[in-house]
Amino acid sequence: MLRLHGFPASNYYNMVKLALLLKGLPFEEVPLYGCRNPKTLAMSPRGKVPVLETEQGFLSETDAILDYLEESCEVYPLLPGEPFARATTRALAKEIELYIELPARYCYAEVFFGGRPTPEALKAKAKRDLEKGFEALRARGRFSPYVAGEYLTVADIYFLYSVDLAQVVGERLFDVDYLEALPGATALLKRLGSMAEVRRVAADREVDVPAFRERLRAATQQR
Ligand SMILES: N[C@@H](CCC(=O)N[C@@H](CS)C(=O)NCC(=O)O)C(=O)O
Repeated sequence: MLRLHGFPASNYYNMVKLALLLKGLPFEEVPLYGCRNPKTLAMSPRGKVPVLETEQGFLSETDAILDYLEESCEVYPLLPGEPFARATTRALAKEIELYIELPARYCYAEVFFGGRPTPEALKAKAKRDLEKGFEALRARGRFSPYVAGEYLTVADIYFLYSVDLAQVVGERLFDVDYLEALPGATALLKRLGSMAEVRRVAADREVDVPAFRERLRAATQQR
C-alpha cells in the first residue's frame, strides 16, 4: 500500500493527500516532520514533506508525486489527455506554486504560527512577487468553474492549498485583497471546500495545527 509521510498541517502534504483521496487510492499516513535529521533526509534529499512511499521507493517533491499518481492511476484524471492542454494545465499549477505559494510562504511563520516577524526586505519581496503572481493567475486562470476550465485538475489542487494562505498573508500584512480582482476564485474555493474529500483534509489539518505550532515554537526557542 502507498504510504504518505508528512503531517496534515502542511499544505503540500494536503495536495498529495487530496489527489490520493480523489483517485480513491488506499494509503496510510505516516507522521514525518521536515527537518535535517538522517531519517528524513534518507527519504527526501532536502528534508521536505510530503514523501510518498511506493513499492519501488520514496518519492519527494509534490509535483513529481502528483505526476506519478496521474501516470499510475487512470481513475479521476487530474490532467487533460491532450498534450497541449496537459502542458498548459501543468504551467498553471507551476505558476501558482512558484509565484503565489512560495512568496506567501516567506510570511507563514509570522502570519499563521506566531513565529518571528518576517524580515522587512523579505516582506517587501513577498509583496512584489505576490502582486505579480496574482496578476498571472488573473491572466491565465479560466475559473469556468475550475482554474484550467471545465474539469478539476492539479491546478485546482495547487490553487486550493496556496491561494487561501496567500490571501490571508495579503490581508494581514499588506492590506490587499487579492481575491477581489479574481472573479470566480472565491466561488471556486467554496465549490472545492464543499467536496467531501476536501472537507476530510481540512478537518485533519485543523486537528494537527496546534501540534505544528508547538513544534515551531520549540524550534524557535532552541535557536
Ligand atoms: N518543493 C517541495 C516543498 C514542500 C515543503 O515546503 N514542505 C514543507 C511543509 S509545508 C516542509 O517540508 N518544510 C520543512 C522544512 O523546510 O524544513 C514540494 O513541492 O513538495
